[in-house]
Amino acid sequence: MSNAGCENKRVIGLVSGNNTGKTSIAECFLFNAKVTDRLGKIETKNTVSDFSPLETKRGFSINSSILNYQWKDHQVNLVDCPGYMDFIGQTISAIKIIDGALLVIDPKSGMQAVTEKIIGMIEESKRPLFCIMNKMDQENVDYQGAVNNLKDKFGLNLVPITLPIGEGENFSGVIDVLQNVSYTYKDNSGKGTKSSLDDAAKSKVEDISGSMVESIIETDDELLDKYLNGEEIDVKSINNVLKKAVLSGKVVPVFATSSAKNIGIDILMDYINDLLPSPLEIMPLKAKDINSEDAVDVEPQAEGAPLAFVFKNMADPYIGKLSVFRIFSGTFNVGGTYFISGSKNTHKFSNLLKLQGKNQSDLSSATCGDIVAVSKITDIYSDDTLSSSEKPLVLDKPQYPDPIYPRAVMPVSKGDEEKIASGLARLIEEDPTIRSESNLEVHQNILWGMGELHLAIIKEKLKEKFDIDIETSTPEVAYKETIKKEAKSEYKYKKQSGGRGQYGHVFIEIKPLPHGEGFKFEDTIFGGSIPKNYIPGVEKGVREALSAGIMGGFPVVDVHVNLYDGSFHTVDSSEMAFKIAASMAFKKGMGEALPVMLEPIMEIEVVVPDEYMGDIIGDINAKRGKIINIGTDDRTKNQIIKASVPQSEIFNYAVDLKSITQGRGIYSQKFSHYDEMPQNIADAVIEERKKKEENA
Ligand SMILES: Nc1nc2c(ncn2[C@@H]2O[C@H](COP(=O)(O)OP(=O)(O)OP(=O)(O)O)[C@@H](O)[C@H]2O)c(=O)[nH]1
Ligand SMILES: [Mg+2]
Repeated sequence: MSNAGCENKRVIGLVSGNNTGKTSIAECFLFNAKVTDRLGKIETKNTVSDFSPLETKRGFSINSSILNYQWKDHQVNLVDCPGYMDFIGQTISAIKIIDGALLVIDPKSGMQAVTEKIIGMIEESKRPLFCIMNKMDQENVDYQGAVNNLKDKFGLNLVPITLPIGEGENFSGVIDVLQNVSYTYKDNSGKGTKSSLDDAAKSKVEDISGSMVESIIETDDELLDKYLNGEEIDVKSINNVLKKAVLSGKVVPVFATSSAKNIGIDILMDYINDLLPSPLEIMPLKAKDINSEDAVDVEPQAEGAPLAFVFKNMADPYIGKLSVFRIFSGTFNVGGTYFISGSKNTHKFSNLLKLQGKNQSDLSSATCGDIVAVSKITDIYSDDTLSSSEKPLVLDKPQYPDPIYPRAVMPVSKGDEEKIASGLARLIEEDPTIRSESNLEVHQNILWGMGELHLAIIKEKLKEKFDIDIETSTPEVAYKETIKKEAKSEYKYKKQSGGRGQYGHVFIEIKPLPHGEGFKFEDTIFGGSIPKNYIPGVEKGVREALSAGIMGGFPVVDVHVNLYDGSFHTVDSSEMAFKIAASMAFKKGMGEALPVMLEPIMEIEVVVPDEYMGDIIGDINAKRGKIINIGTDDRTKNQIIKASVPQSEIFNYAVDLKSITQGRGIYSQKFSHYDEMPQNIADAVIEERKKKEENA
């Protein structure tokens, strides 16, 4: 297959925080391109993009969806990403495979933390960016103000290509500043009527278009020289330079739209065709040859070796597992055999499916710039690279944030444990920001997600897809106990009434060890006061006592036990008798060694706009946290607060942070160390533990 046709393909993604109108814009694209004959609306639940029952029930996107349309002579593949921070994993996967990002902003609502994060990811991935100021039909929208805000905050060279005509209810069209024409819209048909500019519009445009042309010309030295020498610059040269500038990220074109009224979207579709790269124009891909480990630059070519990236897996109720991949180079054919980077297996692909929301259609082959799925290949996972077995390659995997919101999971019906484990395994395949672990310390299964909403959705998905009911609760904290001073202890275990008796007698010395050193056992018996064969019994006895400390029955850590003396009986002594004696001696000794309770401390990093600093620090203090340091993000000027906080206080931090900052804060956490608990809090934990044991 030649490259013919590839230059007219586009692979784009709609990204940003929630509720900005991404799905509504996608529906306008499909409607304008005549894929649908009725404009899909969130409220009427007839969208192609948000198609899962959970999405239509909730009224927002949960999964990224794959759509495509033909606009003029271009074939556009589109990923509509969900906006809530809880689903950020899907945007991260999508950014890996798109050639241009459409960042959708609601100019009336402030910049969401998630949008800031997405802008950072797009800049890092060097994808060309369009900015869409949507919902321009709302009252009191300040288009230029919103553009300036974004410019100031991120230093992006935002260049408005279209300007709004009319405000609020009266938003009726857009001026195309590049072409000096206006488009007005009468109904939701999406077709703008083109007219030349009237005098009022002309004067409005003159100022802006001058500075716009300058911002474009500045990106090209040759053109800039001509301009500075007073030479006439034709529109064609500006357009050529503009495309180059967009591809290199030097210019971010801005568009005014209303997806509710389908205004300005057809012009946006034209510019997607004109200014975003074809799959042949993207930067060479950095791959690694799996056999030689050599770095390889791949220039996309339909006739080249096959190379594709799997960015999504879905459990389809009818067809089973669907693995969705973007082809970067080469051609994939039904019946062809391909190499999978993760499992290192090769598989024959028995189908290739083109996706349009929930609908699939069969293809016989697919090439550069296509997004397709293959069904039922169990060992294809997300972030795998597909290539040929003659030239097996692997592309870098994106980095996902660690999930931050843990919940203990219990089955509603006893015996469902296995069903839950396999259901969760399927959901984890679909979503890299879910983690499940079995915590042996607290004997609970812990499910980690990105926030309350994420966990609620996982619960609903388990019900909807696999008919599994689960209950979730705050996880137990893995408290521990230790000692703070040295103590000596002696215990004689002796039962000698009729028949063979029991005799074990030990002297031990216990000492605190530095945090994290666990347990050390030493035997300094001299002169055989306890025979060697009983010493393992002593160590076992101490270990048993360590498994449940004397304060609240929590494991004891960071102690050194030295067995230094004892006595034995030639007939009655046994390993068992020494085990019991050692266990009792340890418990007795621990009571004298200033025992304390320990709790896990997490290190958190919180990123918030400056205005929330006071509230965040106050909240961290109220949670018994300690600020480690405070810094500023150079680019966004957000504050970065590092603190250590007891784990028991921050199981719900994802929720608390959201309410303190109206969703504008983000955070990550990692385990730091164990620390001594304040007495009053330790007492309350011990009391609760006692009650629980009594009830059990
Ligand atoms: N006024 C106004 N409302 C809009 C416009 N576009 C969408 N909406 C409404 O805004 C809400 C969110 O629209 P969506 O298209 O679901 O937004 P989204 O960005 O896909 O949201 P997430 O999927 O959660 O990220 C819906 O109630 C839409 O009807 C618009 O142009 N103007
Ligand atoms: Mg959406």
